[in-house]
Amino acid sequence: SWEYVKKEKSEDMIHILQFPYNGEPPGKRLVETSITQNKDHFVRNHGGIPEIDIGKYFFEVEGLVRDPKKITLKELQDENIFPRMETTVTLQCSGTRRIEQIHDYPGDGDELINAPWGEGAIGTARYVGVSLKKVLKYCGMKPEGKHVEFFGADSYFKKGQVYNYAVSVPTRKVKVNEVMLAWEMNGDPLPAIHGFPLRVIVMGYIGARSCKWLTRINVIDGPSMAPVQMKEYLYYTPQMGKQNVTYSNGFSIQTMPVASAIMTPVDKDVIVHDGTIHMTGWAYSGSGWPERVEVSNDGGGVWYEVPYKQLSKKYYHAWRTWSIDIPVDAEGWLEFCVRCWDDALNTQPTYVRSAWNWDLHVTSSCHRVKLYSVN
Ligand code: MTE
Ligand code: MO
Repeated sequence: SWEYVKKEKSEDMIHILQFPYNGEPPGKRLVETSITQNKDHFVRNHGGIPEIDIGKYFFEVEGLVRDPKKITLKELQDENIFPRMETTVTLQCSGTRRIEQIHDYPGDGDELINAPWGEGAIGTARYVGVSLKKVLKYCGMKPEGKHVEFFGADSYFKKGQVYNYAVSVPTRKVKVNEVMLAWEMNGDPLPAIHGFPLRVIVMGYIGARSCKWLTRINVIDGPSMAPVQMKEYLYYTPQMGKQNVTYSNGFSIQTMPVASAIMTPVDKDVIVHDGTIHMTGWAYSGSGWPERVEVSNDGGGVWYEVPYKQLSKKYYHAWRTWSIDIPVDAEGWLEFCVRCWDDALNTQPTYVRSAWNWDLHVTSSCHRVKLYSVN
């Protein structure tokens, strides 16, 4: 996969794992624009990057459908059959900010599978494709269909076994047009590293459900039995650890909660200023809209509301980037933190330990940075 990293990614990408390749962009650049450039979009892979011959490419639709079909990209792009869908969507890996959970309780989590992500395992792009609802209608989905399973062309190793990448989402998510099959990312064909020629985009769900290099769609009567669905991306209680964990004690993580992060300045920076410190960051909610962002200069006592400029509510499944000049009088080490309220008034857990979980997913607690203030 290294040749694709060199060809498709920025030179200063932060390599979280070399193989399977996992990388995130430098935080400062991530929030300079509300649309993430393809070369700066984070990459999360379980295995290698499959090479797909576009001339021979098709995907299958089978399972609980009246007319199982093989569909080529050309057919999918035929606007006489499928209306085109174009929208701006944020994808977030449920491992975003995992490094904070690792710092709290080192040595836990499912071994090396868990990449030590920072705040950059999130990205926003303009996707073009077709709503999966139309494709399933075309194939005559039966009412018994409860989940839609996706298969990628890639396979990966875990504990000495080889698995094909497979995940599923409930059909109700498909019926509200929140699942799309996308072939274009920010005006370009999907880069190989992001799933060329076709991937799934599941709006508001953890990135894991947005299957890349799509080869097969299977309509089934319950969640996928594949290991990515059944044994990964589970949310455990804080009492579960290495000694007592069983997969059935975790529930499947689907919708991403409201979360936010401070991208600049970074933890331990020394800031010389005249009474205000400039901060930038992002805010996102998988189940709603990141309505209000607040930043505190005293660890969470006093909060200042951030004036928004970026992306309108029209892009309901996208994040918002923000910046603020926060007043600061005190000198010395200060703890700054951020929290977001979404439009259902959900907000974030206070501390990392408030929501620590074995396997270290969904670090959505208030993001904190300590800065040395020189006023
Ligand atoms: N699809 C396949 N086929 N194989 C994968 O390893 N990783 C998933 C998802 N889709 C993965 C996949 C995970 S965990 C995430 S977070 C997103 O892809 C990341 O998408 P990106 O690499 O385009 O940013
Ligand atoms: Mo992920």
